[in-house]
Amino acid sequence: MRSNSFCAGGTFLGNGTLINVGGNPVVEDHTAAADFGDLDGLQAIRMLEPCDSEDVDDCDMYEDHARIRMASPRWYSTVLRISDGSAMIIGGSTKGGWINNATTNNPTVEYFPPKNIDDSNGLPVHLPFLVDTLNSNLFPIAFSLPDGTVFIAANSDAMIYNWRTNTERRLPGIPNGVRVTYPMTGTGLLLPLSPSNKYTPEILLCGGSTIDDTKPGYEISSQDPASAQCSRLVLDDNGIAAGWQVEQMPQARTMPDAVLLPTGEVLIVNGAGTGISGYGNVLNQVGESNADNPVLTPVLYNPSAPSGQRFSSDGMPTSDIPRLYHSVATLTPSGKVMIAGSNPNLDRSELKYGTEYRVEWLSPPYMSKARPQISEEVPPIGWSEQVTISVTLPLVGKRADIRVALMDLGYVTHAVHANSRLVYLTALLSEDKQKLTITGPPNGNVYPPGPGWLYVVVDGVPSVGLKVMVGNGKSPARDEAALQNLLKTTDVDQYEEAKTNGKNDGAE
Ligand SMILES: [Cu+2]
Repeated sequence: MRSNSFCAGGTFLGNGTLINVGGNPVVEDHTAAADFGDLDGLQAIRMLEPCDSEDVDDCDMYEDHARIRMASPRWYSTVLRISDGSAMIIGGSTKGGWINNATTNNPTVEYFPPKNIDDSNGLPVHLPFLVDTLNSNLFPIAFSLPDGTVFIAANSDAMIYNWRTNTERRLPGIPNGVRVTYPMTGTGLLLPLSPSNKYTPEILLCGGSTIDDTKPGYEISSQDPASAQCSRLVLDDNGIAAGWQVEQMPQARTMPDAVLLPTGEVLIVNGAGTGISGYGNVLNQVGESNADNPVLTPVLYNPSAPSGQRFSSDGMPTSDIPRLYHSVATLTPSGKVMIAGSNPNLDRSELKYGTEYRVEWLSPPYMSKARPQISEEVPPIGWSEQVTISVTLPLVGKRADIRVALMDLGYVTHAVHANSRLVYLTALLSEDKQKLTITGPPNGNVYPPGPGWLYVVVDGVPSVGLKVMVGNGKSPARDEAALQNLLKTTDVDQYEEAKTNGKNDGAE
C-alpha cells in the first residue's frame, strides 16, 4: 500500500475484489516510531484481489492514483456495496481532523467504478442530507436495502436514498436526540432479512450520545454520559408511520460494536459508558482518550424476543481489556467473534488506555454444542438458483428448525459495520438428511452480488461458515466516459495541493 490508509473504509465488489478507500493525509510530524505511508490517502482507492498463493507478491495490493482514485478527498467516509455490485462512497471530511464542520464537510456520494447519475458524469453527487446532519456526521451508518435503495443514518437523522434517481426520503429523527455517528459514535445493523417476512428491512441503531455537537471540545467531558438507547425502525410505509421503537441496553455505550450472528441474534461489545470518540479534544481526558468507563461485558440482543426480554448477558464473559476508540469486533467463519483494537491516542502509547495489541475471541454459547457441518465446497449461487449441498447434521428431530444463513461479515471500522448482512435462504432437507437444497436470494437488491459466507443453522446452532460467491462473479459495470471525465477534471491529491497553495491550514 502506497498511501496512508489509516481510518479508511472499504468493501468487497461484485467480483470479489476488496477495495479500501480514503484515509489520512501524509502525517508530517513523526511523533513516535510508527510511520504512516508517504502518499496522501484521502482520495485513494486501493484494490486487493484475494488469492490462495503462498507467495504474498502474487496477491499484492494495487494502488495508482493516476488511474484509480476518488474525485474528492474523504476522511471517515463509509463505503457500501450496492445492488449492482459496485461501491457507493458516502460523505466524509475533506481532511483529517475531529468533529466535522461546514468548511471540511464533503456532503456528496461518489461511486467505484464511477457512475453517471443525474448528469454527474463520474463526479460527486451532492446530498443535502449530509449538510443538514452537520456536525456529528462522519462515518455515516449505511445499508443497502432489499429494494435497491440505501438507508443512511447520520447524527440524529436518517433517510432512504434512491441512488439511481438521486432522491432522498427523509425518515423520522432518531428519538430523544440521540446522535449515532462520529464522534458521538453509536452503531447500527440491518436486522436479518428472510423470505418468510418478504425481506422487509428493519434497522437497529444502538448507543451514541446526546451531547450538543456544536460545543467545542473544551465544553465536553470524557465523563459526559453515553446513550443506552437502541432504536428500531421497520422500513416500509407502515413501519415508518409507526416510527422508531425505543429500548434501553443494560449499559450505556459510545463506540459499541454490534455483530450479527448466524442465529439472527446481535452481539453488542466494546465501547465506553462516558465521553465520545477521538483523542486529545475534551476535558478530563484519560491519557489522551475522549472517553472513559469502558464497558467490559458483552450483551446478546435477540431481535425476535418479546420487548423487555431481548437483552441478556447470561453466560457472557467479562473482559479486563478496555476497547475504546479504534476498536473492532467481527463474526468469523468459525462462528467465534474476533474482538481487537483500541487506541485513543495520537500514536502508539503506553499511558492509560494505551495502544491495545491483544486480540480476544468470544465464543457464543453455540460454540460448545454439537454443530452441523457443510461437508463440501459450496458452488457459486445465482439469483433464485437452486444449489444442493452435502451436510452432516447432529441428530435432528422432526420439528428441527433448519435455516441457512447467507452472511456478509462486513467491513468494520469505527463502530460502523458497513456491508454486514444476513439473508436467510429457503432450504429443503432431503429424506436421508444428507443434502440441503437451497435457493439463492431473488436478486442483487436482497443480497448485493459478491462474496458471502454460508452457515447452516440447526435449532440455533450454526455450522462453520463456508465461503460462497453470490451473483455472477463479474466485475461491476464500468462507465468509461464517467471514469475518463473524473480523471480529466479532478486532480490527484487535492488536499496536499490546497495545503501548498495556502488554501488549507494543514492541521490534523
Ligand atoms: Cu480513526
